[in-house]
Formats: sequence, C-alpha cells, structure tokens
Amino acid sequence: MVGLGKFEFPTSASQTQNHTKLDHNPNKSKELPNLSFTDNHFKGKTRIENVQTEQYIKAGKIASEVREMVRVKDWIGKTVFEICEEVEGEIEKRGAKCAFPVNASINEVAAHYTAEPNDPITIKDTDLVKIDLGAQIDGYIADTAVTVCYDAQFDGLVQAAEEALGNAMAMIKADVKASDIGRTIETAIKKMGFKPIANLSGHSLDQYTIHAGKSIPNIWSIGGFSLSDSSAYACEPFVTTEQGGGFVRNGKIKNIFALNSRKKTKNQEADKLLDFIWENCNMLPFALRWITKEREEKEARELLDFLVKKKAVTAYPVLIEVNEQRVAQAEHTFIPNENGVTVTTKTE
Ligand SMILES: [Co+2]
Repeated sequence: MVGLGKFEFPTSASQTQNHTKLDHNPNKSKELPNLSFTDNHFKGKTRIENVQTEQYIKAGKIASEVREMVRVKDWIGKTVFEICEEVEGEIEKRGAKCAFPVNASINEVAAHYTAEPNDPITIKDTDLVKIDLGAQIDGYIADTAVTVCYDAQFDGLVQAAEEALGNAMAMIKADVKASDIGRTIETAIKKMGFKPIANLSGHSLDQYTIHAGKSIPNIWSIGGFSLSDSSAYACEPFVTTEQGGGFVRNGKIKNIFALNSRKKTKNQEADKLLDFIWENCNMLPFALRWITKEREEKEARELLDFLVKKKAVTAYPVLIEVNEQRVAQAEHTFIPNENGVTVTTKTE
C-alpha cells in the first residue's frame, strides 16, 4: 500500500488533525485515542522492542515467500479476483493475517486496485501487473510488492523499480535522511531512462497502522526527517515511462476501505458491520470481498456506502498515471539500525 506524497494533494483538515490511532486492545475501549503525527511521534522510544522485531520479521518472511511465489507464477488468463483470493490465501496459510487486501493494479493503474467480488478483469500477456501484498502478525506489518510482466518491452520498467529499491536498501541505516533516499531512487530511475512517480511514497509503519505519518519519497525533496531505529518503514519506488507525467491522479473506482471512526450510526446493521470490521481488521484496510462472506453482496455494498457517507469508513480511490502510461513498482519493509538495516521482506 502506497502513501500519497505532498505534491498537488493538499491534505484536508481531517487528515492533518486528530489522526486516529488504534487501540491495541479492542475490548478495552470503544473510543479511539487521538494521535497527531508530528516529528515527536517517536520521541522517547529508542529502538523497537525485541518482541516487536520478532513479529516484524515473522510477517516479513511470510510476505516475502508469497511475493516470490507471485513473481514466478504465470498469471495470464487469471482474473484479478482469482489472483487476490489466491495470494491472500497463501498469506493466511502461512499463519499471518492480511494487513490489507492484495492490490492487483494493471498497467496505468499505479496502485490501490483490489478485486471486487467475482471481479472478471483478466490478465493479458501484454499487461504489467503490480501485486502489492501485506502480512501482519499481531498488527506488525510486512508490506511488499512485485511487478509481473510477460511482455519483454516492459522489462526495463520493472528492472528500474527493482534497481531503485536495491540502491535505497543499500544506503539505509539509522539517521539517514529520507530526502537522500528519495534522491537515490530518483537517480537510479532516471539513469535507466524512466521517470519516478513523484507523488507516491513509502511510509512508516506502526502496529495496526499502515501509514504511520512519515513518508519515504521517491524523488529528492527539501527538508524531511531522518530514519529512526525505533520504527519500521516501507520503501516503494514507482516507475513510469519518459512519456509519463510522473504523477498519479485519483481514479473513480474506490474498492479499498478502512475504518475511520467507531461512533455508532443508529443503523443497527451498519453498527454490526462496524464491529465486524473492527474485530477482523482493526484500523487496517479491507475490501468488499472480505465482508461478503457473512452477508449478501448487495446488502454489504449498501451498508458500506452508508458507512462511507457517515464518514465511519474511508474509501480509497485507485491511483492512475496522469498520462495513462504504464507503471512498475517494487517494495520492501525494513527496520534501520546503527550499522545498517534489517530488510524484513528480503529475498532468501
Ligand atoms: Co506500502
């Protein structure tokens, strides 16, 4: 799952104030405490507790195994529904929960497309498909992605994303500036004759929080922060062609959702659904597919629309390259340390 950069996307008041943090014990409190995402967020913590590191590494191992399975498999002729369900099943089979619905974003769709129930869209041999997947253990997330491509003319795009990610991982340790990582990514991509997507970025992670407030940019930018050894991060270069604008815009389709508030809506069925989402996903993203196992699709869709209208649930639009050029992506999750980095989703 990708973060939106600060370019051309002014944040709304609700995004800048009173972010909700998850309650780590769902049974203890119905109210979500507020957390403002400031540079002070990690003050007072020195490094990730050993036990958290263990969970991050366990989730990372599972996510990387599944990603490598995705990389080598022939997906031509499969529907995105089959892909998402199969990949999510592989994560669960290995003992993790899905941290978010598997994204299967095709060609100019850069990110945030997941299958609708029985989604019939089928992979063709000319398609470039970004599969972005997340595994979590006790809310500690591994977020990783691979681009699959069966048309040799797009191999360069895929290689540029992988090369940029590799170069970024090679320079990481605690206190490295995020803006320097952005420069490394941008340089690698441009050297290969392509463009980075400037308004998509990697992100810090926290327990049950996919975007914990810090961005790892894909281009050089002024200012920014330095990496901390008390946080996990995801780095995810996105690459498009020279004809691309190097930006994404919001598309019309919204099929990834996340809980925004647990305030009762006075609609009994909607409130039941809110509880179901909280119990199963906490504040992490989910898909319509995940709630139609319990109810009829039509009813689930109506309830979800109602919750979005009530602002109890946020709907995320798909992100599309502004010039409709193809986009490739690669992603790892990592924890910096004094001497280097633990890439939790590294390839064995
Ligand atoms: Co991500």
